[in-house]
Amino acid sequence: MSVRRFTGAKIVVFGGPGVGKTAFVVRYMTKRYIGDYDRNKEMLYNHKIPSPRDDVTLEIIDTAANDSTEHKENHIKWGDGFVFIYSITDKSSYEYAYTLKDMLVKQRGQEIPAVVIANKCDLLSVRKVSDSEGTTLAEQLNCPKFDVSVADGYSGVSEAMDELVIQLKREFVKHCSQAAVVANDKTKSKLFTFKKGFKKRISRSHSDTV
Ligand SMILES: Nc1nc2c(ncn2[C@@H]2O[C@H](COP(=O)(O)OP(=O)(O)OP(=O)(O)O)[C@@H](O)[C@H]2O)c(=O)[nH]1
Ligand SMILES: [Mg+2]
Repeated sequence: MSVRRFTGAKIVVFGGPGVGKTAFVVRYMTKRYIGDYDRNKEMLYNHKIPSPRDDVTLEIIDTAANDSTEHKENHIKWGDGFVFIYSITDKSSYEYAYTLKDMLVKQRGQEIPAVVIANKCDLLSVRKVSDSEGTTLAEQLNCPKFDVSVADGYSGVSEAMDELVIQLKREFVKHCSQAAVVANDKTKSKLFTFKKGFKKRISRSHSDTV
């Protein structure tokens, strides 16, 4: 029997304008922070995580905040896992993330792999979004929240992405075992039909001989 392995997943990075989506993705993939990126440009990246068994390839979409609703819905359909970023210095970016969370939950439910990123934590003196507001967003997505400063370091970014990959693996295993149960049920039902047919044939041939 062939064993299915987790070899990759699709990740969508959602967030309002200027919250640090591109900085986050670039930091995760290269460990570097450049500070100035093409604004409002959607990009698809492939990122390979080496592993002793099978390499895992993540496809990551860095979205543009001004996408149409239809485009966002397509991203929600496409993704296996989601990163919701807002900036703690920008209340409207929190509201933007909250609206996207509602869209995700409506389309895909609450049990989707996700993480919430409260970015720009190096700018605490100009905080506009409270810690508890961020926690509420994460609770509604049933996922953890990470307070990070993409500008200041790599560790918070990698911790958040590692957590998302763990959730994605868990989801993959869940799907595999559900598929195995369905396959097992189908085999059982085929066997049952076969046994029924076999019994009928035996009783028919028995009555033929009487
Ligand atoms: N102080 C601070 N600035 C940050 C941080 N992360 C990103 N920035 C800055 O915020 C600005 C926007 O960052 P981007 O990564 O381009 O944001 P974005 O969400 O991709 O923006 P759009 O693509 O235009 O929606 C840039 O000037 C970054 O340098 C952070 O953690 N702290
Ligand atoms: Mg960007």
